[in-house]
Amino acid sequence: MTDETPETKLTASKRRWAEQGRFLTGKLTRAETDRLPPGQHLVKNWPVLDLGQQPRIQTTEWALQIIGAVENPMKLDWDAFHRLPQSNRLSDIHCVTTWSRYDNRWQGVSTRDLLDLVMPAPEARFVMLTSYDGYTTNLPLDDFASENGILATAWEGEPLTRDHGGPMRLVIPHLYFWKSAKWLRRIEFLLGDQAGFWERNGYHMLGDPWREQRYSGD
Ligand SMILES: Nc1nc2c(c(=O)[nH]1)N[C@H]1C(S)=C(S)[C@@H](COP(=O)(O)O)O[C@H]1N2
Ligand SMILES: [Mo]
Repeated sequence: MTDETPETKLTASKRRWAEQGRFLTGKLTRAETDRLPPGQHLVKNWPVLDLGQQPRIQTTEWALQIIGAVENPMKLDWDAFHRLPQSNRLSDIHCVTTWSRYDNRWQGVSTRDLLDLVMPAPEARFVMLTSYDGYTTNLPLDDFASENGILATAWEGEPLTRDHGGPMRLVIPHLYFWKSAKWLRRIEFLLGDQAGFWERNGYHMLGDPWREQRYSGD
């Protein structure tokens, strides 16, 4: 603004909006654009996505196996899993198919509490997740160990439904949702990275929505 231009009410509010970063996209405030990763849109419902086989696992048959580069490999049944410290997490979902869903309340065992129990070997750098439907996905140990990571048995105070991965699924909210294995049955600790199901089929090895790492090469 030059010295001659009087600051009208309109220019004053425009300047204030610019400072606040409002109306950058014409629709969303700055806070919202910061929260929604590039190329994503918000949904209120919760879509179901998987390979089409939704395994039916009774909690009496369910177990989580921990193998590979860990000091304490183990197999936890449903009761043993529930004797671990239980935590809550509130997080957003970002699916690579471009939908995002805000404010999902999860309950279960935090990945950090699980790591405290099993103690990954100092040279472990990656995890491979295997599910009851045969699905696999890989991610770096540091991402698995993120503060918001949770092995979830409940969503919004209700047991996790079978279509969303019940009785237990992983949730790693800062990566695209294909890394969040539903019907999780095995966590293997690895020294080097290996590709899981979608990663072998062209998806990114890390999958950071903020860097739009959808496909390998992004
Ligand atoms: N076991 C298993 N986990 C899976 C999948 C799958 O096919 N099998 N699909 C992944 C994909 S691509 C997405 S987007 C999310 C979808 O989870 P939702 O159905 O609860 O939305 O689960 C992920 N975890
Ligand atoms: Mo997905």
